[in-house]
Amino acid sequence: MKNVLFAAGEKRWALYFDPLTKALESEGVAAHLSQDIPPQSVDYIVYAPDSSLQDFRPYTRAKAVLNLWAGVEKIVGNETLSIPLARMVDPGLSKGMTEWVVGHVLRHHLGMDRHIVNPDNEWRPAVPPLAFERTVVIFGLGALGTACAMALVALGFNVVGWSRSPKSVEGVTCLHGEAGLSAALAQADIAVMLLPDTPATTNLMNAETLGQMPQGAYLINPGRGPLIDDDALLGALETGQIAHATLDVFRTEPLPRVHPFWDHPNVTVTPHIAADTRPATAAQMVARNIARSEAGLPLLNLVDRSLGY
Ligand code: NDP
Ligand code: OXD
Repeated sequence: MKNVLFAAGEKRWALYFDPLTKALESEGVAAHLSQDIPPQSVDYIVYAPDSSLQDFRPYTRAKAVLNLWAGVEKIVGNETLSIPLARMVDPGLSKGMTEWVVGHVLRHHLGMDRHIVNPDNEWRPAVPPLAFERTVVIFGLGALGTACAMALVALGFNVVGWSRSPKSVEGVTCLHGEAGLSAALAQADIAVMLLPDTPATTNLMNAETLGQMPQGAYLINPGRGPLIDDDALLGALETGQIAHATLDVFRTEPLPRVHPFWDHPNVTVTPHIAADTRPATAAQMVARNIARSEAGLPLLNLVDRSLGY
């Protein structure tokens, strides 16, 4: 019997208990799943970064931490954690992110605001370009960036992806590393940020890089707040270098009520809802990883602590 500690909060416990119990059963793992297990008896920890568990040292027998979030920036630097950490890759999360990104890309591509907000009853015909005439650059070609890129390719957009290491995604022009960054920025009529928050990605969008994007570009950030230098973005919005920013994530969440993004006419704020893990599918991913670990196989979606994601 494996003791699986659920350290992810009361609200999630209610959502995850049934799906996780079923998923563990169907993976053939005999498990005792609970929110309350003596630390020295715990075999696996299902985790959310807002959990009260922050000191992993007493969990001497634990074999892995299975994060329910895709982003691991709140746990990856925890020095008390010395066992493997897996991040969440969940088909439900990927679908949610794809729908959110496609929706916001289409909003800007089609210029929907012009017709939705038209207080003067002005007849203003403006025909948008076709998708193949618009380049969308996805910064981050991981589980989520790739799913979004493929959906945008299917709609006919010219899609460019940028990652740390070389990638190959059908229909997508793949660029990588420092050498590929300027070319990616220069083409980004619409930029979608799906990078993790690491020391290497902090302020990737700053005055200089925003200035390398086409005049009047759109910026969509469902990745993490620190990817963007807020002041530089406000400056770029002021000059029209960036026409509009749609932001789901922020350095401080909830976004403080006094933050200038709230009232800016060319900023859309959404409250970190771009995508969420879906218990039915996320539970299967967690159970599969526990089963793999028990079978002596490497964990899927293992975090590289030295890279921070
Ligand atoms: P992955 O780890 O699968 O992908 C990350 C991508 O970023 C990879 O392509 C990686 O490159 C690239 N990358 C990392 N560091 C660099 C760098 N220094 N330079 C260039 N590229 C880099 O993550 P996911 O796709 O699963 O998730 C992405 C992020 O989305 C999460 O970290 C999280 O912050 C955010 N998120 C937001 C949600 C929301 O609701 N707003 C919901 C879920 C996630 P390589 O392929 O070479 O490794
Ligand atoms: C995540 C998120 O990282 O919801 O999963 O942002």
